[in-house]
Amino acid sequence: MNLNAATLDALAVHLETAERQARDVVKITDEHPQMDWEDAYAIQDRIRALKLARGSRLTGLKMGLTSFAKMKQMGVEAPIWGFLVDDYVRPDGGAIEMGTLIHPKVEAEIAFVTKAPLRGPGCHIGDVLAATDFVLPAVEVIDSRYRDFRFDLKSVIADNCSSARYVTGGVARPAEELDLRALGIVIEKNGEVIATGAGAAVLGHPAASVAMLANMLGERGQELPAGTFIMTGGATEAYAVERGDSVVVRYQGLGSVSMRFV
Ligand code: 0L1
Ligand code: MG
Repeated sequence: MNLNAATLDALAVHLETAERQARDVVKITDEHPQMDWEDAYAIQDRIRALKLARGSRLTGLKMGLTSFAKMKQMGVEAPIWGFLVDDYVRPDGGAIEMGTLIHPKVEAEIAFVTKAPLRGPGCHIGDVLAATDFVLPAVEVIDSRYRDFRFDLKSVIADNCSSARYVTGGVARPAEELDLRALGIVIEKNGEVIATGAGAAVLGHPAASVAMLANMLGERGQELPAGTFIMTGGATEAYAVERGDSVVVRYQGLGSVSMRFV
């Protein structure tokens, strides 16, 4: 690690305050170019601690940048992970308040809930499917705290991978009932189809994203406990939304998830 504890603390407060005030900031590596990967996750861990200390409840984990479309859109090259808390949850069909966000974008994701622990290294798709209780559709609303979504990978990890809101809905089903690679996804905004995708866009198979998460956590001596909710990453690019927009995402065999931006 290259940053000292006081700097990590200060950067966590800086980013979490920007999130709560819906105010954008410049990417933190501009001022701290020596920041390394461990520093980035240490800042994210501190943001998680700040939220839990304030009474938030951890609801799951997410993978980000797991599709080539997303990596290309953001000009970065590797998947990353973040945490989810109850403050981010909004109900299916409900309203998302634009006044609490900076420049939100929506992502269509397939989520897993585990029934057995997963621990890397060496975790693979087969392990994930054996440990999966059910899968369900999710829409993530990301909202980078960085001005104009301009960041590098370390800055975005520190910013909890742009996590802001998420909505689950549709139908929860056992993974073995579905062909998760071929599972089609249709994103509609204001009644028009704006994107289509398939499960295979996420690292070839959405379960590969969960395996990668278990392996990355394993490098830190951590595991994915049974009962963990995991969003596997957007199957397409992320799409910007504005006040007044209404979004519906349809998932083959899993129903749909919708929301309004007010
Ligand atoms: O969930 C995600 O894929 C977001 C990762 C962070 C990059 C971004 O803000 O697009
Ligand atoms: Mg996402």
